[in-house]
Amino acid sequence: MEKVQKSTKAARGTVTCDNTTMHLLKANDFVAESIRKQMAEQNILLINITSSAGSGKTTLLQETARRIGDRVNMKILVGDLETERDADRLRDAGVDALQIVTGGICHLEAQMVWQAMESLDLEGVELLVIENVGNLVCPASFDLGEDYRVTLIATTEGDDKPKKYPRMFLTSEMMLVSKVDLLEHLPFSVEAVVADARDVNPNLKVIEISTIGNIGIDAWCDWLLEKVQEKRTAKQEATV
Ligand SMILES: Nc1nc2c(ncn2[C@@H]2O[C@H](COP(=O)(O)OP(=O)(O)OP(=O)(O)O)[C@@H](O)[C@H]2O)c(=O)[nH]1
Ligand SMILES: [Mg+2]
Repeated sequence: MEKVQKSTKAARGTVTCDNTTMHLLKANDFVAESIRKQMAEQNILLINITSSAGSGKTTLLQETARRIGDRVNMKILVGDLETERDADRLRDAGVDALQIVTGGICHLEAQMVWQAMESLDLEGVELLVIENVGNLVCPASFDLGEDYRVTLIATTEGDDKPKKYPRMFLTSEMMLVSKVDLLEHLPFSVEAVVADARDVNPNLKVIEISTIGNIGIDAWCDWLLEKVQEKRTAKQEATV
């Protein structure tokens, strides 16, 4: 059997690996397109929230549900390797949430979302949020059919992440710099992280947030409401 070349390029003592998962991603993208089509037919805004583990995704979604839950019909799908904990937290915040337990897989795939959608009543739903598995690497490669990908980068993670994990920032529309209440205690430059992220993706929108400190949450909710409104308008226009 021909030996497979695993690496092609050496740069400063490191190796770069070939992408050996291309066929898997093609299958994923096929299902993602089906999700996108169904969401478009039902005028549902689909948001994919990604970040490293513990950057504050669930905390933000709990607060989001408390703030806009009475104005927007929203549901949440949340992925984790084990446990129902995040879904429990979200349900405590008053939002209908369904946990996808991946059983060790480090990201959500479109097929998992598609299956979970069968257990969700999407009638009348305007906003479906997916909280992805906490991981800045693998979820970047899996399109879930979302309208927007939103990535949190917490001040506790260090400001070098956009250049180290560029694909996530390249494929996102929005970066939320989270836990800014801790800035005074940490060697973290918001200016540097934004500059690096925009170097990777010049179109990236940025909001600085602290869910615990109530910073930027209004701006985040306003952005979400604006996107929901766009879907409502599209729905009205389609029925005229
Ligand atoms: N200081 C501070 N801590 C926060 C903030 N938001 C969340 N946290 C804390 O960060 C920790 C992780 O928050 P989660 O919301 O569970 O993070 P997550 O991204 O959902 O975590 P995974 O689902 O495990 O990836 C918890 O202890 C939160 O209380 C914030 O704005 N400021
Ligand atoms: Mg979480």
